[in-house]
Amino acid sequence: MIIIKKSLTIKAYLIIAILLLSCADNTKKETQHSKPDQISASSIPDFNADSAYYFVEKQVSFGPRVPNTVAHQKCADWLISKLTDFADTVHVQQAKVRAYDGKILNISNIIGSFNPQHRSRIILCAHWDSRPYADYDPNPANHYTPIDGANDGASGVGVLIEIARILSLNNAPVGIDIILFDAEDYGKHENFKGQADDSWALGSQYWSKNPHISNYYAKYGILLDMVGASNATFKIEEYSYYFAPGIVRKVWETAQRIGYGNYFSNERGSYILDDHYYMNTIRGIPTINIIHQETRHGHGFFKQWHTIDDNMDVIDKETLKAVGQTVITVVFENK
Ligand code: AHN
Ligand code: ZN
Repeated sequence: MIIIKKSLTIKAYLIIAILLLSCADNTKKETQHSKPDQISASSIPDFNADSAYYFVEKQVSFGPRVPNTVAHQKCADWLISKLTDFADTVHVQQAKVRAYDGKILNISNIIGSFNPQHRSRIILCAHWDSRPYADYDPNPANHYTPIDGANDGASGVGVLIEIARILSLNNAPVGIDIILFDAEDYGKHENFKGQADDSWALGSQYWSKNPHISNYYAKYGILLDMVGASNATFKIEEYSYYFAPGIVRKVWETAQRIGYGNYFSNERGSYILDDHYYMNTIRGIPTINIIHQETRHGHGFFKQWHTIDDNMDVIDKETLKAVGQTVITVVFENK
């Protein structure tokens, strides 16, 4: 495990900047006669979708982020450098895990912590790897081609890197751990698939058994998966509602209140085996999954899921904004 802590000089510089900003902010509050204890809408930071889009594009630019490849390592280095810029502490959890096909994968779960001393914590997470095969591509010739995973992988991480940038400029009222899980998408190839199995979410399974801090706990977690396609529909995912109904309600109500009810539908979706399943069942942290579900496609996800067309053309800034602004609002209201 590698742990990177912010140097004192950078920290001191940040504290001075924050003090100056909060002074300016206080004067504004006085002239507006707002109650000091109440969180006004203006105290919720603005999520920048252009910035998030750029972070998605950057990940995709390395090529498919398949474990044991150069592109995967280069992307890891970039993610670590961004979280080192923005977070108070960065943990890089390196491990070897065995894939369903017997391959040993060198994986890295990358964790950026904000307010690391705070006892009350929230996890925001996504997977950063991309699938080694387009086994749902309409063309069978592509069924062993690795994918860009612009939506399936990079979108959630792009939103989280933008949230990290926001958290570096605005102190949240709670501790936050941004966890980027590896090897979520190395699950069984469609040709070998039978019943539900543990071949997916290898990074989060490892972390749930070996958290970056012993006895680590958080009051809840929010997983983002496929959060970038146009007109995405985030139906209520069933494991989320089973393990963390209160968090589902809070997040969906927040989205609807701030104007994103067209994305956050109250329709019930299906049970999806994803990183949050292991965070709930192994680690015992109530965690929800914001995931694009569409029943009209046989597989139940967005049209280009696990095809070579899951590229930047799929990504829509408005969807990134709907998800990012909702999560930022939930975090800063901290109800
Ligand atoms: C299964 O298909 C078993 N789980 C979907 C989880 C997933 C794949 N998320 C992204 N890619
Ligand atoms: Zn996938």
